[in-house]
Amino acid sequence: MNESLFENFRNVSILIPAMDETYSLEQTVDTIWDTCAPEDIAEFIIILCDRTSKECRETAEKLVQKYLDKTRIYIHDQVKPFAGGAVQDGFDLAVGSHVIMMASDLETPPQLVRKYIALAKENPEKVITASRWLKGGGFKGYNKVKLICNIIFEKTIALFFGVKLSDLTYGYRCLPAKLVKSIAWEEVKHPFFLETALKPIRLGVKFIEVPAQWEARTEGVSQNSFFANFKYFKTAWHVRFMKVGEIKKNDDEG
Ligand SMILES: Nc1nc2c(ncn2[C@@H]2O[C@H](COP(=O)(O)OP(=O)(O)OP(=O)(O)O)[C@@H](O)[C@H]2O)c(=O)[nH]1
Ligand SMILES: [Mg+2]
Repeated sequence: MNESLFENFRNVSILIPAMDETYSLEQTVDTIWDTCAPEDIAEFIIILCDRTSKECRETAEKLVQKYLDKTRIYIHDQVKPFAGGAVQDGFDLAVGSHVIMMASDLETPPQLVRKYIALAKENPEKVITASRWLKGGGFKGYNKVKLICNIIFEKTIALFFGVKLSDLTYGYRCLPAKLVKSIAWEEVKHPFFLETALKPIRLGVKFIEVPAQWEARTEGVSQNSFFANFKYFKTAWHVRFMKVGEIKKNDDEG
């Protein structure tokens, strides 16, 4: 892979968007801190917006106080809109050599972060990504109709892009920070999670999939509507046929 798109592993910036999570957000940060080496964590950036609930914001503030003297941790009030915009803001702010994008609703099991870090140390040029379809992974409490749509979607898009990856829509990944900072991201809503797989694929970046057990959130609500899932096809089509030269930002854009 192009040297300008990655550096050796130094540490990882953990990007955690949150809307209405309380104990799930807390458990996310606590689990990562308890299972990872402090020197591997560059920072926790908790990304909130003006629709974030009061209880969620209070939880985030409590976490900042709890970890302030242990690690770099802060709340960022997002500038770009929606779930994708929140993560894009995190990409811009990240100071680590790598970033981990995940959720705060425990649908992205935080105990996997340790494994992501170990793999990123050995493969700093690759994207490490979770798959619910690999042996050892799975779904618990996932809507049946969504599950069938998901497998059809995953297989179609993988074929379309000529890759063997099994879970392109699951937005739980560790990526080189230089890579994410150099890409011109376009989606601000949930299709952004797919975009974070497809644009690196088109740039020739290799992926490592790790099995993950997805378990439905026990508090708060998803910000994604079922019908919005069909927009993923539009994103896939667009990214598949765009010129490789248009995937990266122009140098003068930063
Ligand atoms: N800051 C911020 N966080 C968001 C926004 N939308 C969603 N999130 C958070 O991002 C994470 C993922 O969002 P969800 O709506 O659960 O999406 P999902 O689980 O990927 O999607 P589904 O499986 O389709 O429900 C959650 O922790 C949300 O709280 C947003 O606009 N701003
Ligand atoms: Mg979710």
